[in-house]
Amino acid sequence: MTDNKKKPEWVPENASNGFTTEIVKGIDQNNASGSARKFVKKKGRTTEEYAQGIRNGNRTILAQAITLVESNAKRHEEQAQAVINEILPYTGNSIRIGITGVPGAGKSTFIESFGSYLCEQGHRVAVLAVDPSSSVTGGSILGDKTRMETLARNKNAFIRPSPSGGTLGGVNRKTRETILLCEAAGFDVILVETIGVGQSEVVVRSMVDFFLLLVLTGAGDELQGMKKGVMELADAILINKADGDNRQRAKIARAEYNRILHYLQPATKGWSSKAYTASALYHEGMEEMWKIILRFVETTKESGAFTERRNAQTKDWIHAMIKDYLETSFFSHPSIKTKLPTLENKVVQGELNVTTAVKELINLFEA
Ligand SMILES: Nc1nc2c(ncn2[C@@H]2O[C@H](COP(=O)(O)OP(=O)(O)OP(=O)(O)O)[C@@H](O)[C@H]2O)c(=O)[nH]1
Ligand SMILES: [Mg+2]
Repeated sequence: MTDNKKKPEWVPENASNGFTTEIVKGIDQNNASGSARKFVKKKGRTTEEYAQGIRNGNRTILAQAITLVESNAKRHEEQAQAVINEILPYTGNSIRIGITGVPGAGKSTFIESFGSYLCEQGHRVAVLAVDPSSSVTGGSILGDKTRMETLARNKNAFIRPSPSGGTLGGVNRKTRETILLCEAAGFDVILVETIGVGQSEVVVRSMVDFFLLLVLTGAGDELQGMKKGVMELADAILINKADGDNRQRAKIARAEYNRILHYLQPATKGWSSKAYTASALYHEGMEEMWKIILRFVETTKESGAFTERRNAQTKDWIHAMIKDYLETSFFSHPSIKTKLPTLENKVVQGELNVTTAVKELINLFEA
């Protein structure tokens, strides 16, 4: 895929303090934004150091840049944006894959197995997560790092716990920007895991090329409980744990899912989503899955659907960020903060109607 490109030199995780002695190729000045490059952080790395470190495949610097992107502090945000500006010309060259499924479906086990398979094939794999519960639990993929033991130790893999706290919109931005940083660092497959609850699967669908839904057998119950919506987002359904006694049941479930998929709106134009079986635990079905994804990429690139989706995703991102920005500035506005509880109370007490209360608040905000 990116074989004809110059691959970054890999630097061991603990080699960060040797950064200045590394030979790094200069960044293309023509592609760099002049204003962005002037910004230098008072303490720590300069924007240029970040950008070059990332481009050079330095994992420590990549991890620090992601921390910068995840920070909610204003001065970090500015530098994070400057870093992204610098690396932007080197992004986009990966296959972005979203993986969803109910808790226990085997997402982490699948990523461990699939990611290891891809690394064996010479790919560089970054694993990210969008976890709506992470503000409470502190990020479940953290625990996964131990579950993804083999992959975590692979020098061609990079596992990043989910950004914790904040709104789903905030997590959305952070994950998208992290994808860009990973791409600039030479990762050519990005795996984004999310638990299929709430809106997180819609958010992940909006940032990936290929969306995989992991399910279990026991099709009857599961199909009834499963939201049709999430099936409609999937480019493939993988029935996991197709091993031991479960093999036969998995085959039956596969037929059942295929039957349903047949009636659903395709998730991607010109591609018919199908169900497959695998055993993440026993590393079965990984090669088949990868072949399907490659065929998907080939088909959609030929038809133009691939680029179309990426362009639409970028536009959606702009809109999502505007909404997120407006929401944050609204609720952190001093007058709103003071007035909101009073007005809420009045509405609850039946002294004021909702529309009037909201209008009053908007007027305050716009004043
Ligand atoms: N037999 C069998 N067990 C599996 C397979 N894949 C996963 N498991 C087991 O199922 C359990 C849940 O797997 P996880 O990979 O943690 O599932 P998950 O979807 O990441 O779960 P959450 O992170 O809680 O959402 C673990 O005990 C795994 O060992 C498989 O292919 N076959
Ligand atoms: Mg998991």
